[in-house]
Amino acid sequence: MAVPVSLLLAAWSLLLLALSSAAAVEVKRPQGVSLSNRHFYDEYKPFTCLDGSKTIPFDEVNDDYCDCKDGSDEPGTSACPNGSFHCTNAGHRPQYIPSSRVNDGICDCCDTTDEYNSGSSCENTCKEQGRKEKETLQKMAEIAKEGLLLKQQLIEEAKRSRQDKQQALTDLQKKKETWETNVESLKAAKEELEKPELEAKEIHKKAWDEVQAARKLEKEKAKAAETFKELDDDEDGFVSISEIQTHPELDSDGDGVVSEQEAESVLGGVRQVDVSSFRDAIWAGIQDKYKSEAAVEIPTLPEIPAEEGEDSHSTPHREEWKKDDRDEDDDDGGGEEHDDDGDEDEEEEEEGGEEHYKPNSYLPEKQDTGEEKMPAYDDETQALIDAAENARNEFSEAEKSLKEVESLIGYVYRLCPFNKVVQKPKHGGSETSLGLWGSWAGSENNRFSAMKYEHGTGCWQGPSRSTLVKLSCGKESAVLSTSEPSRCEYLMEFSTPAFCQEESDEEGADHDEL
Ligand code: MAN
Repeated sequence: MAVPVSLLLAAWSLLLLALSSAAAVEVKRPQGVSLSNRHFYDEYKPFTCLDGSKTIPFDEVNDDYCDCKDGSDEPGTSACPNGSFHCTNAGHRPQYIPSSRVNDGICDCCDTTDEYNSGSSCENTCKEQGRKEKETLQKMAEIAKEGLLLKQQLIEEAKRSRQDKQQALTDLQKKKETWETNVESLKAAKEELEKPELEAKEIHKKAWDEVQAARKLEKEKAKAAETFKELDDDEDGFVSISEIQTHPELDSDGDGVVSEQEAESVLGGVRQVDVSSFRDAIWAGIQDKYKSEAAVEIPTLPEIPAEEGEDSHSTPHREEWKKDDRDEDDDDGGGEEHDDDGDEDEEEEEEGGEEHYKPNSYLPEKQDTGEEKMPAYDDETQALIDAAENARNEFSEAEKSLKEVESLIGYVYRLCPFNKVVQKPKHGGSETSLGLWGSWAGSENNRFSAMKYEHGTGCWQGPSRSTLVKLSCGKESAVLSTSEPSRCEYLMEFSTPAFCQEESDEEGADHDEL
């Protein structure tokens, strides 16, 4: 029968393989000894127990009698209770098993060597186990590889996010500085614009006060002229002694009658006065006593809703009220001469133009003048106010933005009493010194109630940072609050039991420095 060459070759190589692997396992050594330990077991020399406790003739190794305490003379039998048997497990992992398991009928080593003399039929499963383990290891290695890759990615991501945060913080800090400069220059601009604003407003107010004063004067004059007409019964253009005598309220000695002398004295020592003398010299002296003949009770009218025209009357434009005044002055000038006009006409002068014919012109005077609103500002003043208002708004907007940026940055403050105060951005960044211990800084009679920390990190375009720490009595030492009332000057509230004082301590008692 012809055997194909290829088959022969395959068989031959299998045989070679078998022989070579057998040669590898068959390095001469006693049963149960590992390759690495084999030099301890030289068949030509006596055997010394591995713990050095005893030396025995080599033929007593693996003679199924335990000589060494450590069991090292019986690596291939179960004679020693504490011995261990080494299986090479070619194709898989070498292993030590307790020597009690040798030849116990149970296959422990995958290469079957532990059951060399028990008669049990073990199957060599090392290759299979080795393959499985290799597979598992490979899988684990792959997972580890992938995992490492992911870990690397995580590290990169973390680095990037850290850098991003750092960048964001740097940006915020730059923004903060920009806003700080903005706030400062807007504040200066605002203050600059508020000066002319205030001046213009004051001028406006003064002018209005003057107008009101002039109106009041005019009213008084008109009242005097009206009274004059009332007194001038014979309408001869003079108020005379007899005419005064018709007003018993002007009696000065309390007898209820105005005597001739009393009347003359009322008229300033003359027998009669014309309207201008009456107005300028007499009226002021009697107006409190004088009772008008025409005094009638003014009925209370229902409230009349303001009309557009009235609104504009109550706050006329400055030019208008200035003009109104001039008109009144003019009228008044005329009024003095045309004294004999009817009462109504005089009232018309007071009330001003068509207003007189409106129903509420009957309302008491104070409706018209006493509570009159200050007129609207003229264009120039209004422009100054608008400009200042604008600057105020810009300033407060900038301040708001600065506060927002500050709260985004967020700082942590730390106080080391008698040492230093520091500030650190919450989200990373270096510490800034807010001052080193300087001195006690409380008020004269309470010097130890505040501490001053000075000469901290220099403030950009400003002084070096400093902190005032105000102390209060508390159960534990704690920073209660930190603020920056003005740029780079910090204020800290610190409570501590060290500051607690006895109630009676106040007078004369010595205060120890904390
Ligand atoms: C940092 C902080 C702030 C301080 C500014 C001044 O941002 O120390 O408290 O106001 O610098 O530029």
